[in-house]
Amino acid sequence: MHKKRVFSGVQPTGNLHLGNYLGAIKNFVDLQNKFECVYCIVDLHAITNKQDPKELKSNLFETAASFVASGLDPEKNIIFNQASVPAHSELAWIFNCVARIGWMNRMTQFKEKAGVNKENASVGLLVYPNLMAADILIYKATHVPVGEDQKQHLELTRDIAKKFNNDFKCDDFFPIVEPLIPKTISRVMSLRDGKKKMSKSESSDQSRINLKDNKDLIEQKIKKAKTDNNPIPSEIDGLKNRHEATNLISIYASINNLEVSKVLKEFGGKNFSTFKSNLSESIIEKICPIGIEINKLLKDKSYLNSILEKGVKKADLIAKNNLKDIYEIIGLTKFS
Ligand code: AQP
Repeated sequence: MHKKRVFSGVQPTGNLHLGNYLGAIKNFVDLQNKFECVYCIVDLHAITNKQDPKELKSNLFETAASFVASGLDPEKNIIFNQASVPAHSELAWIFNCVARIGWMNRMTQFKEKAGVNKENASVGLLVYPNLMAADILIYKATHVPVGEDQKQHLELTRDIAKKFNNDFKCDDFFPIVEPLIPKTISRVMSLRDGKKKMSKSESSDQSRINLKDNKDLIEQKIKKAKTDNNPIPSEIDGLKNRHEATNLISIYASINNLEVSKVLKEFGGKNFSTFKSNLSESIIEKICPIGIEINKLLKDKSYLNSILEKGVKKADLIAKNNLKDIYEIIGLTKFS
């Protein structure tokens, strides 16, 4: 039996958005009172795509501030950055030797992010899931809160843990992790295209609500958000093949902690303009205080530094101890 421990990560690749919040961070906050939680800013994942060094540095603080402003208590949780704990990369190399090439080739995120010119994608982007498995398993985490887009990577993490335990005959050494994916909205979609996920790297800022957007910007983005010409249905069946409508209704449900069916009972038969003003109000109420707090925290770099330094110390201690056991199991010798 493994001690219950939560691990999750967010890339410092820009301003966090409503998808990151509803898909992951809201869940992080709920879990902090139930489990020991390790929340990592995964900067080594970020460099699988080209990053501006100056922006990468400032995005680290931006992400740390977003965690705290969203309600993560730095005293309760381990908050740190991946590049400061070398055991992540060391275990990732070991997992490069455990995972099979065929497993990597099946990963849909690689196919999406590499685009048409796959030969030109970084090797890091291809083996990204092995580093993600290392992030989780170096802490022997048992539960991982993520958006639905990360489900396939977590299945791979389970496969790697099983193969390692089996290959090295160390039954149950690595836990078989459980994904914790939000039920109401597992994937927040773009406001401009209900078939594409809301994303930091999407070029149009109109496609997402950023945690730092102000009231006017949120109102304007929701007003312009794509919908269809039909009224809101009263039953879930009426949302079939209506991607944009489903997305907006689900965002409203998730942000207000309601079931989608309850939202449809309230708004069924009404048009989207009435619904959109309610949706804006709910988003503004939840997101604007977070944005204000992020800006406040960003002015206090020494506080953010102290959170990260403390987090690194705690994370490094757990990771180093586990890595020692892993080297022993494999038969690797580390002189110090
Ligand atoms: N649209 C989304 N809906 C639900 N959950 C989402 N997540 C991201 N986008 C959505 C969840 O947020 C956590 C952190 O994600 P990430 O920043 O590490 O990487 P990502 O999934 O690649 O997010 P982005 O915004 O699309 O970043 P870029 O554009 O830089 O690649 C994860 O738990 C993820 O599931």
